[in-house]
Amino acid sequence: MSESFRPGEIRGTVDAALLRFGVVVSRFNSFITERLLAGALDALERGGASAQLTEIVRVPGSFEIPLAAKKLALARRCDAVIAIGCVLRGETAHFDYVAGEVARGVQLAQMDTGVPVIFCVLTCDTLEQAIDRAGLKGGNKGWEAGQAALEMAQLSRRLRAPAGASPAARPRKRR
Ligand code: INI
Repeated sequence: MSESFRPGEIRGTVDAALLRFGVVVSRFNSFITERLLAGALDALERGGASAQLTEIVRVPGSFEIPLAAKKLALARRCDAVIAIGCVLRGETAHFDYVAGEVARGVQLAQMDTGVPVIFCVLTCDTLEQAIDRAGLKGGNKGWEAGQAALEMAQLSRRLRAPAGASPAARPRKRR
């Protein structure tokens, strides 16, 4: 490839001005999910999101997350939705059903609506693993989800714009 061949690139930034966010949070294992929520809100705030344009929706458990996320997205109230839950493995097969369905449902919600739904559902074998990922050794997955939401909300707006309006379509300055 020659140096002069430079295709346009469309990227999302992490600047949230005027973007609307929805956060769906499961109450099950709230000791973990509240910490993930705090991490997500911190990332949104640092990215410049407005509290007035951010909505939190609480649901009983992770199994209920996809429907709430889809309804938020369908109502066109958000540029991105963050789905927060925590599924811990027990002694029965329940974990597999809940973990599998929430992952599938979240993916369906974003594919059906075209609104990014960020997957922040921990699926852990132990409470210790979950704690590590909710603000300890493994960082805070909620914060990472907030960053992903900022980027995907921006990117989605750019990808919706007509080609001529896209920054990628603008001619580059010659050096
Ligand atoms: N919901 C969770 O979010 N995490 C779990 O670990 C969990 N377990 O283990 O049962 C859980 N169950 C509740 C489920 O999400 C639904 O709320 C419930 O089945 C009602 O539909």
